[in-house]
Amino acid sequence: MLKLGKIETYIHEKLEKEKLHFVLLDPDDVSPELAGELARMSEEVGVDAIMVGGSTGAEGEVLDSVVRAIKESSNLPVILFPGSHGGISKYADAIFFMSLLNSRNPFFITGAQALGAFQVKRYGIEPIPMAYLIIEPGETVGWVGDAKPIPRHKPKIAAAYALAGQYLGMRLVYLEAGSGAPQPVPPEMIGLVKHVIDVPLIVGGGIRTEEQARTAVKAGADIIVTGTAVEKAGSVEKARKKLEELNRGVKG
Ligand code: 1GP
Repeated sequence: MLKLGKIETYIHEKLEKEKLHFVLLDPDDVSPELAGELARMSEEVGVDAIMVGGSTGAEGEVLDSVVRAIKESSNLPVILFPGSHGGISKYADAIFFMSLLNSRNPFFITGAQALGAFQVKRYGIEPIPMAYLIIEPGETVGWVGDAKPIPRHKPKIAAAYALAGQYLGMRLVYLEAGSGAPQPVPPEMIGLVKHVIDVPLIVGGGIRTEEQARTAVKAGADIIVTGTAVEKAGSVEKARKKLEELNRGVKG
């Protein structure tokens, strides 16, 4: 029997009690100081983990300094959300070891993973295998990841990919509309995917209100990811309000 790592166990134990809210910070968009502040507030508000990553520029020293600032300011787990093998930092607790299953480019399905695997092992970062699916419009990650975005009105395609991911051994499925998407993943799609798979379902991209977070949870999402709404709130006070609002939407 496979023994799950510390962070994956934390996720599963928490999911037995409630739905989870992860906040995504992109080192290309936030300074280490702001990242630390947002992480501290996230912990106070009841967020469950911080994800760190992005499609452009979230690498090297920029990435390391953001991860370190978050670790210094909060006790929340830091999970890497890499755009490629460049998105690895030895200061993180875990990494979503993800495959962009609906990419047209094998680099994003297995190539970057092979290039990063030894580094993950060397640093002792906990890998959590995840099926990553880009839903229309897909935004920057869809373009960079050379995805064939799943049409919003075709939930069955998303469900087929999600189930394939589970059968390939992935222990999480992530439906991604893309950071800053005008609309989140449709509830009908979330519902069908949840109905079909047995592993936890993560949903993100374009969730900026309490109501949108609640709708995604009601439709079947286990973990909600929010990024832009918090990062671009405009001030630290507004970011706190936004975090509280979104967290209410997730936790009820
Ligand atoms: C992007 O799903 C995440 O990868 C979060 O999206 O920035 O739109 O909240 P937002």
